[in-house]
Amino acid sequence: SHSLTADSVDSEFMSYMLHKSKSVNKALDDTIPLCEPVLKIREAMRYTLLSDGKRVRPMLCLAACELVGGQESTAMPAACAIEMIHASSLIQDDLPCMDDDNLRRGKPTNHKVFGEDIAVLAADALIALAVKQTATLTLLDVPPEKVLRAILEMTKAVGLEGLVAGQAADIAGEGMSFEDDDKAGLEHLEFIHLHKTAALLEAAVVMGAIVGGGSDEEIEKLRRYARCVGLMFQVVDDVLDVTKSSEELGKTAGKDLIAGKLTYPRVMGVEKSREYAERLNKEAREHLQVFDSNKVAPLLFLADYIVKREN
Ligand code: GRG
Repeated sequence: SHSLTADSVDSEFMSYMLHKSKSVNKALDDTIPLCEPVLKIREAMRYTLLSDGKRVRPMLCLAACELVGGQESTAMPAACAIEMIHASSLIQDDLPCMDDDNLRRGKPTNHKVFGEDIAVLAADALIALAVKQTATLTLLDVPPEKVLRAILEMTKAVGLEGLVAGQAADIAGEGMSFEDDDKAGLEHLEFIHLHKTAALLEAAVVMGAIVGGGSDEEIEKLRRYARCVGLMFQVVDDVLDVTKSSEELGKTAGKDLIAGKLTYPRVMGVEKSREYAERLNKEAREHLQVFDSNKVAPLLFLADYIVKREN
């Protein structure tokens, strides 16, 4: 279901992405050897980390590094670290005490296969491994102050300024009722998505730019690009959720509208949400204008891919 085959996306870029996601998968595979001790935890970590995702965050990290003149190999540990954080968040999000989901990426969720106890430990260990992985950048001759900055960016995206804050706001908002076109609703929604989704995409891009040796100005431009892309990612996700579930139901209203979950289509309608995503894509591109136009192609394509994706 995660095949990279949107017709609308350039075929040269598709092979670029396939090539990149293969290198990422190879690198991820090497980070957790399947051996004793604690074999079961390793299996559980690998189960989610290596399952079939789009690898959008690692690809953004590698592309940002290369844009500022760094090598792919330098950004790879950071790219893997970001995917570990992502995998950890997916395991936690699916737990019975959170969204209580049985399926993820077309397979049974981590706790369904390994049990809740092992799933929680696997999620914990993935966060620790992500920090360790980023710290190993010092072994690749990345200056310690850059490694420290990268770790700072990543940990910000996990805790009170990132995933945890976003998820907590999401939980807090569950019982709230919002009118259509409600300003408070839109602000609440924006807070959730900036933290639950955009923060990690931003960290991915910024970490790539830092370890690749980007200047402060370059890093900040890329940060702005990433914020737009992160928000856009979620707007598209919400639209897909509604359009997919309405196809499944054969109705005009999707499951989120029925369930009352706060989404962009709910607050602004499907058409306006699509327009908003396009506007964010345009703004994302504008932030890249300072860079060499030949070198920005991968990041422009990635943004297009996110806006046009069908899963
Ligand atoms: C401490 C790491 C940590 C998390 C605790 C559970 C939690 C807080 C946050 C949940 C965050 C979450 C699941 C956000 C949704 C992010 C999102 C858009 C997921 C889908 O991403 P894709 O489409 O998925 O990139 P694939 O499967 O392609 O990787």
